[in-house]
Amino acid sequence: MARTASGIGAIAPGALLVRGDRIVFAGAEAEMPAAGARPREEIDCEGRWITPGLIDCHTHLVYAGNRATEFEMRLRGATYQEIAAKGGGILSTLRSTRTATAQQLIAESLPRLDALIAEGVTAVEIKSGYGLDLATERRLLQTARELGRMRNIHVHTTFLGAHAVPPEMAGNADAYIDEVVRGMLPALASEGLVDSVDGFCENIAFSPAQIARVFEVASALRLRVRLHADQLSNLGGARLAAIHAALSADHLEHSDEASIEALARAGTVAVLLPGAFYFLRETKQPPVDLLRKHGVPMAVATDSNPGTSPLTSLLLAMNMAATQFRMTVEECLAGVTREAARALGMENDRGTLEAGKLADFAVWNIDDPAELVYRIGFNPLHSRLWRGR
Ligand code: DI6
Ligand code: FE
Repeated sequence: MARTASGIGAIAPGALLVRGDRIVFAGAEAEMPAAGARPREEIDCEGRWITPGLIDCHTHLVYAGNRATEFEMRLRGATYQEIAAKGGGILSTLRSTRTATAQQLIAESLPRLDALIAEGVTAVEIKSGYGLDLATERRLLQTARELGRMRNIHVHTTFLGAHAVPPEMAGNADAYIDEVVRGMLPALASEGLVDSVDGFCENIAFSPAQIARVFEVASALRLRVRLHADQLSNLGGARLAAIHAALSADHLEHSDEASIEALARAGTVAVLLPGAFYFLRETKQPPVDLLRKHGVPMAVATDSNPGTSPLTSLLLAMNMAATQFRMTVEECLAGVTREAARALGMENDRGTLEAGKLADFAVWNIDDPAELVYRIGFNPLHSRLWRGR
């Protein structure tokens, strides 16, 4: 196997020793500890490549309906912002989601989750944000947790109450933020439904001042934050994320160098979302060179959502990150493993193959890791282990 000395730390021939749900040894086959009990079960991967289980660290996977007709409108020339301003966009998904039962939400979302799982994904972040009232946001987060119980996958839930202003409060964004910070967020957090808190900082959504109010309450509740920042314009979203020591700042197409330096100082992960860039036919590239220059860790995710990224393939997101954003193979691989784990605050348990971490692996029918990035629409997964199972 090639590239034993590459940046991804490949080891060939390698061996992994698992006890319960944890890795106890990861390294060269020749250095496998001989002491102790012989393994109860030995699996010969026949020279296949093993990577950490993939992690999709930014999705809006749970919603009802779809926006194919809005896609057609955009093909005829309407812009995403124009459709949103006319009550379409996020609000059209909100209408179908509010009327969906928990069972319908599961029935529609499970195939999306299964598509990710089929590609070796072992942990996924799922945001709320298509309910925008307490009862529906709760149902979305409960559905996300339920999906995690139904499949062998770890689900990280994110409360995205500050996604859009709901129709019943149109023109009254500040009053809606009052509801988010006084009602929804404290209630859902106390019910144990929230692992982190997100917002959409954009002209068509919320201002930095409004997002800051959400982040202050999140911090008071000891919840980490993340932000949809600088996707369509530069409102200073990345800078705001850095001030609040966000786990991640996501999109970043319009971020300037000062914001990126702030992200570096804060240890915030940049999550790049090439599916949305592709689907909206954006031309403003995220500043990958600046992120590299300042040492900001870069993750790659699907942003799976009905409006801007109806994508349920993390492998395709890797290919898009390389093709569109000129990310290297090593960066794409780290972006869906090590850095994605960091973006979810789970780097102690996941994201690399190391003793002490959870035994989440993907086994691939490939000759070189570059194949995971290079192919388009082909899935070379051989098998997948989640917590040693
Ligand atoms: N993530 C989002 O939350 C928005 N864009 C993005 O990349 C809007 C999603 C939507 O239109 O439903
Ligand atoms: Fe998103």
